[in-house]
Amino acid sequence: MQTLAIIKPDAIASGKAGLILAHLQEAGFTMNAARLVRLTLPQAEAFYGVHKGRPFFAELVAFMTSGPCMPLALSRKDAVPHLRTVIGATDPSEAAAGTIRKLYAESKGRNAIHASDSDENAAREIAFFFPEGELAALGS
Ligand code: IDP
Ligand code: MG
Repeated sequence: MQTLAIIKPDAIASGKAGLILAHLQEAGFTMNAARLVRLTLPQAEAFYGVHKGRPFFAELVAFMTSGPCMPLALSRKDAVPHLRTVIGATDPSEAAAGTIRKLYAESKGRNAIHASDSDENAAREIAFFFPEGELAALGS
């Protein structure tokens, strides 16, 4: 089972990507694909389309286009729910001790990492960043 994580621009800019990757691997995730990309505004709006109309949407897409981010296709048993547990609550002040957001996030908006919230969205989000051929080339 696979899920999509994105190490967000705040964590790339503050040099935490390596620590977050190590955290994910220690949590049992295998990397199937990784990229370092700077999203355009239309790409960020499309990726977060489900949040269009929410009060934080403009802030979210501005943040996600502010610098490079690192999408990762990750696999392990129960990948989607397990990754949600490992990253912690959206707002780091509410995140459990030892979670990635508790350790590395700055705020509810600048919160270090994205994780898919369902198997259906994981499939959509992985396809968004990793065209079928790239994943197939990695044998996943
Ligand atoms: P999630 O990332 O924990 O799944 P969502 O509710 O899906 O949280 O929101 C997507 C992203 O939008 C969050 O990770 C965060 O970056 C941003 N966001 C959500 N709520 C707020 C808010 O109230 N203020 C600012 N940014 C927010
Ligand atoms: Mg979400």
